[in-house]
Amino acid sequence: MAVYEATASAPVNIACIKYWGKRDTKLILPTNSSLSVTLDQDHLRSTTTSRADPSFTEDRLWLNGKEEEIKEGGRTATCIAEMKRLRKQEVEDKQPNEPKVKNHPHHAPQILRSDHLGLQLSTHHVHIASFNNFPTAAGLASSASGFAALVSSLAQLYKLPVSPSTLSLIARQGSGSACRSLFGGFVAWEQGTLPDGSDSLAVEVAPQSHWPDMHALICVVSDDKKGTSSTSGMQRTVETSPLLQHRIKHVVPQRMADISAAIRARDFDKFAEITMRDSNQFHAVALDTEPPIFYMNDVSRAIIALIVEYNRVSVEKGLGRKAAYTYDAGPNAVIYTLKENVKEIVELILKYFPQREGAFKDVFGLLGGVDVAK
Ligand code: 2P0
Repeated sequence: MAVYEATASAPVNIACIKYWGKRDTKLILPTNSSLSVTLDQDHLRSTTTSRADPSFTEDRLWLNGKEEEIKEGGRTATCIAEMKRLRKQEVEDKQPNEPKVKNHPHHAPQILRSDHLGLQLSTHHVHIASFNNFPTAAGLASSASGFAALVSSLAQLYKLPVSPSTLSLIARQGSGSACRSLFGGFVAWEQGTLPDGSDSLAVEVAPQSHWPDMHALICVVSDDKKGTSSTSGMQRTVETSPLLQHRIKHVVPQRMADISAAIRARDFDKFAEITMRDSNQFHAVALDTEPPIFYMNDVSRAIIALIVEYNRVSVEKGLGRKAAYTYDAGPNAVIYTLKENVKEIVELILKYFPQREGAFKDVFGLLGGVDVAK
């Protein structure tokens, strides 16, 4: 008997311009555009297998070996339903003569199925198993790689010839930042303006090959589960922070344009300046939320001080900034730097935080996007 199964994996992405705030919580439409780098590293990935079978009686999901409920109308259910809808549409689109059949009852019968399972496959229930090879909910964006891998595995299962941007529209409804993990390299999530969200999607700014020397170091300060989830934290920010309104209108649009230009020009100094400023402002709007949200801790702030000093010396020598820190909804630092500085920075961090040796991961080569296991 044929088995309908596909596996795909997707890496984590780390934002330089942060997504924080939704204008539509159901469709997951953001209050500002964002931009990230997709990490290409075996250590930070979700790998997901989807299987469709006529004997399955319901859709089911396992995360790291533990079954999770698929809540009706929830994010996972929405992504699965959207992928089934695309499959149905794809099969129907392959039947260009179908309307003729309907309009002309005497017309010869048409072959209505592109493969023997055709529409049927989209009506089967699916079982989905996903594994992360890194701590979940520790500010390392597991939902981003998770939903990107889920949507990619279903696209593969349903043999959908769709672009990563189209898939990003669906991954976005699983978790906003997931839409950016459909591409490797440098990726923008354009916020869009349409109420149905059809223009709120991920686009490639530049592939990894454009700037292969760009590296990211992940300093795992803590892999505890974070205190305030991104989803609830950002909504509280939308409801209470006047600074967020300023950020949305007057800061992010210019930064998106400037950082895209810096990436195209491989201008690390500018890239670093914007990345650090945007991390700072994201944490400022978290602090401006009522009640305030703190994601960084004393170690996070000490790493900032170290990078600031490192850059000061470099700028003084006329070399420009050589490193950029950025922090998400947790205390862990991500440091972007060029390949030539990786060794120096690792040594510096280990000198000042020797107790953290072993908790410090080096993430090489930011290629990535989704690669599909055969
Ligand atoms: C980002 N973060 O741009 C920002 C920076 C955290 C800080 O995207 O509610 O987990 O699932 O859409 O995608 C975290 O938000 O939130 C996030 P939902 P998500 O990477």
